Amino acid sequence: MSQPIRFIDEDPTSLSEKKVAIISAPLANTVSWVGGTEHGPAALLKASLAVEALDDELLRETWQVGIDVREPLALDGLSSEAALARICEAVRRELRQGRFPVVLGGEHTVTVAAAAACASQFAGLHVVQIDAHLDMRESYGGSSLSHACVMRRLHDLGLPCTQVGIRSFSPGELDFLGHDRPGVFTTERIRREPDWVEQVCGRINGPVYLTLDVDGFDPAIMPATGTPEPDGLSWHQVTSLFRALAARHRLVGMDVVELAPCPGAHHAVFTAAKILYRTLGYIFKETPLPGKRG
Ligand SMILES: [Mn+2]
Repeated sequence: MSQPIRFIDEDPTSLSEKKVAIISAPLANTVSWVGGTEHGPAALLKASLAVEALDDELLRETWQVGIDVREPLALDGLSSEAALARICEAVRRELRQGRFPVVLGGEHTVTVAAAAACASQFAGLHVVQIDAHLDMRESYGGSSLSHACVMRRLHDLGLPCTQVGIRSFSPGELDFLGHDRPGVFTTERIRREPDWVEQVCGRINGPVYLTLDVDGFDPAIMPATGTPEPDGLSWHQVTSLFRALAARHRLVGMDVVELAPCPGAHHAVFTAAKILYRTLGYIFKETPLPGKRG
């Protein structure tokens, strides 16, 4: 490949240690409506080259923790099962080397593999999901590995989860979750309960896997996704949650999924790149950086 693939337009090759590995998983086997999520990882990485290397909130050049970008996983023509096996192995490889894995989707199904890999390494893993959708269906469109079933599959694995930004679900999903649903933070509940960030953080014991379905954001700032639901989360709400989560809990892996670049919405892919950079900044806030530059 002639052009080096990188995240943020700085050259990390001189850094002695790399703490983060970005794995592109352009899976798009079970798209329900508008497609294009297989182009998400490349678009996010490309947009990241326009994100300022100095984080404007943290006043740190987080790229200096060392962020490696792997060659995209070859998932074309694979069944969902085979694709998930490949993603799981790629994430385990990074974990074995002590790196923080970031998986870029692709459809939300990739989370099943990435969270399972993290759960095998970190006991008591809790999954925090940002999403418009519960994704708790038993099956959808004839597939139990549909993007609409991802959180149900994690439930099958016994992983506790907290779901934030929810505003779209089926009767069966509500029945499954029962009447109280303390782990479901709909956007309506978030408006009603100003201490929602505290509540989310207070539910968690143990390490955290963070899955960010970009449709959790409001479609005004994030139109580049297959099912853009109105009344979504703001930049401020998402960063408030991630800042608190990273301060209070140990994040051990994350993904950004369901980004589907569309013409005229370059702000959306930029937002996806910037939220990833900001989140890595929160996670590695206390990590010493090799040096300050002018
Ligand atoms: Mn979703």
